[in-house]
Amino acid sequence: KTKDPLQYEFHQAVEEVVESLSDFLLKNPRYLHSKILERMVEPERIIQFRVPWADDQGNIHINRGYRIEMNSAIGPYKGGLRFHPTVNQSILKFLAFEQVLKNSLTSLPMGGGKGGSDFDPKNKSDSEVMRFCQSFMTELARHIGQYTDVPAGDIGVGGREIGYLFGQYKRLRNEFTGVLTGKGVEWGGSLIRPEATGYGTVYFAKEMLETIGESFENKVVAISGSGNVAQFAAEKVIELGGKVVTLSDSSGSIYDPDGIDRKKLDFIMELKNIHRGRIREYADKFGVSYLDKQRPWSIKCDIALPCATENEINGEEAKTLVENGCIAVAEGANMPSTMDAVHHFLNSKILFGPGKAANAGGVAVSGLEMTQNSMRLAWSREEVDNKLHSIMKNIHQMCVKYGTESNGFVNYVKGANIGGFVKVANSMMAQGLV
Ligand code: AKG
Repeated sequence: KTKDPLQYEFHQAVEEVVESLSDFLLKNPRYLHSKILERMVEPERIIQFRVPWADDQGNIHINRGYRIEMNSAIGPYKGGLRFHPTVNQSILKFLAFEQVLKNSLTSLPMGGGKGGSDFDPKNKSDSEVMRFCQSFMTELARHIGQYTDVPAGDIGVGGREIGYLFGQYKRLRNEFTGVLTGKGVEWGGSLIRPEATGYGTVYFAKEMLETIGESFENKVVAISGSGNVAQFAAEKVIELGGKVVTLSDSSGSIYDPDGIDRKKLDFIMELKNIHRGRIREYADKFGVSYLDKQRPWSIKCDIALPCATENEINGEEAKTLVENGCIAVAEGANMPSTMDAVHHFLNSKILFGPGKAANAGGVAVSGLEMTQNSMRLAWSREEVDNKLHSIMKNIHQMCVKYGTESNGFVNYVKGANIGGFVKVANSMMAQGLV
């Protein structure tokens, strides 16, 4: 805090981890003596660079590009790129720090990193986005590689952007390698990668529900967001017999008490992915309520899946959810619950799956994409989905192993933090003073 006093999001992410690791560290003083945690919060490297680009009218814009190479103890840096006006070092350091523990939980050999830019892809033409991506990659290319650092997408970076970034990397390096994940399936991408974060979140929630003899069948589910994660979380919930009643974007939420069925979800996918429209149009089309500038947490639900962005459930909203009978929260986004909200969920003893465990399916399938690229072959949809499912079950088991308290309550926050920490910490100790 004294080194970077204004990095609130980063402090929040670290504080949550320190809080749940403290007992474990006291019982395992070798980690304290080696100052593992102090080393882990200091990025191995931060790259910051200028990204100049010209819009369709020929006006010149300057954005800032970043890559936080946080930890490479168990594999090459791995994690997404975010293009959003709110991007700064604090946000990326929190995401990179979470990513290190999350990637460790997947059991795949991936270190942690995160990057991006304060560029806003909203209302930009395809050619403007392409020129920006080419300029961004012109600098980033010298820092990454299949054995060094393998970026992917995050908010504002989807298939289109990964395509432009990959194309530019290939021109600069004259090599076709798995340097990025989330690629198109025709040019090295993995089946199920687009679905993986959303599906994985629901698989994780399903495991949590089973511990109390529950399932998604006939449950009312509130989901926030309407991007890739939210869409595929909704798809899987519908498949498992749940009723999805909300979705949202940065302008507001829709509430459909009858439930979003397959056909309505197809409308949302087309609206968001092809027309890049607003969720409000769903309310107009199907004649349901639109909660202007509101998040969906006032709506009564059994299960909540925050799939939008960080700090989108505050303490008050957590209270409302629990009072309304919510029994489980699984985070599809990274750190969507504030510290107050996390404390409220844990104190209320409801099932609470933190992002680094619940949304690890996305990066897990990225890891599987890297494996397929290295082997120069492609697995079937079913094969990847089965692997994803078993990885999510494994992560759940790890949380139960490290997070079960003396009264039997599973503290998934503690479980995920300790489970993710141990492998990275042991690897750092084995590799000397790194
Ligand atoms: C995340 O898990 O938040 C990511 O950014 C994953 C990106 C990846 O697939 O590497």
